[in-house]
Amino acid sequence: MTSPLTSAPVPESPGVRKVPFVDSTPLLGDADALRARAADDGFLFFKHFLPVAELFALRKDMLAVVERHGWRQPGQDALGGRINLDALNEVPEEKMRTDIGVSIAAYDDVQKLESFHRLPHHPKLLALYRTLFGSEVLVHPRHIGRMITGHKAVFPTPPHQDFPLIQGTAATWTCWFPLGDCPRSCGGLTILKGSHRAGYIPIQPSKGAGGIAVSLCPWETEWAEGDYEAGDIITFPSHTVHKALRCQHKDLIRLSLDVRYQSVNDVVEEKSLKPHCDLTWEQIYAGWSSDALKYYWQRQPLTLTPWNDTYLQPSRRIC
Ligand SMILES: O=C(O)CCC(=O)C(=O)O
Ligand SMILES: [Fe+2]
Repeated sequence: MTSPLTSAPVPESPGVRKVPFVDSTPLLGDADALRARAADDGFLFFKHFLPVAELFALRKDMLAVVERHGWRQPGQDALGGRINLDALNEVPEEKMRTDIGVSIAAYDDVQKLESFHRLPHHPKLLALYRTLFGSEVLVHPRHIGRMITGHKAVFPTPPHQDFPLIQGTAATWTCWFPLGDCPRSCGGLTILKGSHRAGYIPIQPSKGAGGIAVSLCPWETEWAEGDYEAGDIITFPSHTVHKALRCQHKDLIRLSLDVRYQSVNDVVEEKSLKPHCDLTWEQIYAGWSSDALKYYWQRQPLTLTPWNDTYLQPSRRIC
């Protein structure tokens, strides 16, 4: 893979204390130790967790979509993420998925990829969450594939909790991982350490994926961040505050997945079982070679819980 990444400095924000990620790999298999660290920090980071060959296979499939839509620079191998931002900027805002980074049509093409829906079921991921939950795992089929670009209508993901966007149980865990190296200068995910203890935090509307930002109190400054390498994952329950760093490279696309896991014994909101786009599951499944992962959640004993709009209503936070 050609790597045009440099370690361009990421601008400092005032009042931010940066702490490095701690690799939790030595705790794998020890449910009590993993839960204790997650209870302290609000997240777990694992270095080189996913096999790079499988990540790169999906990266290649997603970049092939970018290429078909005419935004990939020529003269790079199948894993190179250099794009033609001027060409992408010709896509008008109303045809964009600004929460994703590319057009609605391109994201639909990614959602149709079998490889995109298969990777979140990797046995290592299932084993991790089985250990954490002490039960069978529901993998939400609503996977999100970020294809973050410098398109003029795309903004870095603001600080938010996933809970108001996903609902169901607050013990839903997000797993975020880049599909390739993602140093801080490429706009990786960063986590507000210990923020899960605050419970639900009031929101304000904001630019960037999700469209909401939490109001932070002056002492909430300890951000865990690091340079991700291919295979690294970070995972956290849905009250943990997180945001993306701003990408410093205008001509690179940042490919990453965010996937959700929960215990089958906890409640789930119905939207989590729907595609993350306007296609139907039938349309998504049309070109797949295997039936094994089609409608798999319908074979699990799930309890649904209703959507609650009040979580998405802006309100003031008293610090
Ligand atoms: O990748 C991003 O910019 C946002 C990801 C995110 O918010 C998540 O994984 O929950
Ligand atoms: Fe999020």
